[in-house]
Amino acid sequence: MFMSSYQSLTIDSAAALVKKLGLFDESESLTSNEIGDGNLNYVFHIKGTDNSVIVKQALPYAKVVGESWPLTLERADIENRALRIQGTFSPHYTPKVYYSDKDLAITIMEDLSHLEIARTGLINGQDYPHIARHTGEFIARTLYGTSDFALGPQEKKKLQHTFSNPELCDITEGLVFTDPFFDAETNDFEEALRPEVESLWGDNELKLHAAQLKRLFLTSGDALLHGDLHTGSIFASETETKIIDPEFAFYGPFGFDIAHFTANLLMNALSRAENRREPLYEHVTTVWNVFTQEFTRLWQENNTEAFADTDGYLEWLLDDVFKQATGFMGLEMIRRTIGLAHVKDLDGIEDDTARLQAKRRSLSIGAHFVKERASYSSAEQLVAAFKEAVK
Ligand code: SR1
Ligand code: MG
Repeated sequence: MFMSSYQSLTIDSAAALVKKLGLFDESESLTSNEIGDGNLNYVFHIKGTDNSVIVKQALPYAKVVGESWPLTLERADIENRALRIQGTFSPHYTPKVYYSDKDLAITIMEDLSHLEIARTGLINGQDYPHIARHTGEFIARTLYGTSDFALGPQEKKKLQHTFSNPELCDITEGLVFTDPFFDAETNDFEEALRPEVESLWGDNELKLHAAQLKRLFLTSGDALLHGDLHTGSIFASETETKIIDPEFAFYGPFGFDIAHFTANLLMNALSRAENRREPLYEHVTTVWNVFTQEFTRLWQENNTEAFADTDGYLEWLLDDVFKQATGFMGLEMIRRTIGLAHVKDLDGIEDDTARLQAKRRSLSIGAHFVKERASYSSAEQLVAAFKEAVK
């Protein structure tokens, strides 16, 4: 149904399209560039005299691998619908959507090029003082707003039904939860790490915990997740934060998004000199504290659950989410080190000894958080354990 009128855009046809849609004047001279540096899509930046937009188009395959990995175009529709929902719960942190077309698999949205991809900025030494507060609010509002607690089970199930996203979930199930624990073809690691990797493949205790976390991902339908909330999915500046790219959106466990954000902060910390890590540690504690406060405020303000006022229920839930997230965080650290999709924070460390040390730490800290997640109940404890491991 999607392939019938699909054709991939070029810089010229993307510019022609935005004019045809009336987003720019016919007579206006436009500049159009393809700026996508992600794994999956084309991203065109189109600029007129006083206005500019982004045209994002899904490709029928994963750009990171090539045409041999076909991928559903339906993800463009998922992304467009997720952006619109996230925009209702968290408008300050979500790009505005101007237009979408299912057949062409495009979303035309607000140009955020005055901001920078947070991963790039963090690698270059930016600290983004508000990124953790904004991201904590975004996660709490979008997750709470789409949960059983806010919507009630019937409305929630109807919405959940429209976000099953099987193909993109399959990518996460494979690349995050499965492949790094086996000698899978998708894995990609430096030969010097082979002893650590083989020991990980042989670690039955770790594999058992990975299997438990995978099951949570497969079966929990707590809320509409962003689904891929790493620092490359965030545009930021000193004052602003926008969360982009929710093409992996689906109904999953509450702890998943915050885990990916914090894991990517900690991998950036691993790439920094010791005296430059503190801002990342503060982000980890801030995002958790803000998430907890905002989730609690929303819980108290609007809750359809009969047990909402039962003493201990919210506290139990938040602690459970924290423990899950600690495990998901560890898995993200492992897969970004030895799986298919790496992070520039680690791969970009030029000195071989320093890079291998950072990667070994990512693997061992990740495995520790996966196995020991039940013993953690605060972000301060996580940060203390991380600091101890990198001393
Ligand atoms: C084939 S896609 C590889 C990775 O890129 C995306 O951003 C997700 O993180 C996915 O796992
Ligand atoms: Mg992405």
